[in-house]
Amino acid sequence: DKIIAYKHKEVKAKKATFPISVLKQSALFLRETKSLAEALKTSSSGIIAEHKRRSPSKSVINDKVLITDVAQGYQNAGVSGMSILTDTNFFGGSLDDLLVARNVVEFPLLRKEFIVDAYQIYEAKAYGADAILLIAAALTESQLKEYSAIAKSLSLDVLLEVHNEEELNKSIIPTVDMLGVNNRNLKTFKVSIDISKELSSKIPTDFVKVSESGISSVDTINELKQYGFQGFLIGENFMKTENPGQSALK
Ligand code: IGP
Repeated sequence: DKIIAYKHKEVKAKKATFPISVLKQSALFLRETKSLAEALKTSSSGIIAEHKRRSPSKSVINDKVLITDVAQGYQNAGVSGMSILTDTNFFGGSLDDLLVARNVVEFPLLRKEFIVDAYQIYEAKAYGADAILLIAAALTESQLKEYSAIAKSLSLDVLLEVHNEEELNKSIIPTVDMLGVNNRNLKTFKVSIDISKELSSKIPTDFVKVSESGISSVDTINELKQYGFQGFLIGENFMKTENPGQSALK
């Protein structure tokens, strides 16, 4: 909630300097995107590897590796796509991370951000993203509908994150491509893969199912595949090592 309040302020300031009309003029805004959902459906790996320097739950994870090395390393490892935290205050990332990664890799990039305003969706496209994250806990059902429709109109895929059945119930929206189950409780930071297992059968089959957070072994991935998951969002397990790309190979 602290994060959300901060985001509203951040967006307000940016809108004044770089209105949507300006974002729309960037070369990246006009490019063709690559579908992350398609990549998950068609690739064997299904891994979305994340770039995350720090987090509220763990403080510093890795502030030494270069974003270019991480992005190229992940791509060379053959993962399906990459998630890039663009929040600065709580996760140490930035939109420049997204932009720089876009310049060195071709695979689908997800803008990992607390989206509270449609402005951030236009911004995601202008900085090179192929997909955005929406968080059910932070948005109303009508916002989820509105924002996912805007994303689709810009050819961006939508990963909608839920943590319980109540959030899932307001998230069955046709303009959403992927439903992500966050195994981490954002209030207590407690992580349990059981959350994914419990919610899996309640997710309609027209969505690509993604399991997020706390995944650190191939065994866990194989287990989650049995529950119908095709996407696996992995951050810390790769980022805590000296060479995240190399770690994603294993
Ligand atoms: C990655 P982990 O435990 O592998 O580092 O988790 C990702 O799921 C996590 O960073 C995340 C996140 C979020 C971060 C999931 N949902 C929302 C910020 C905001």
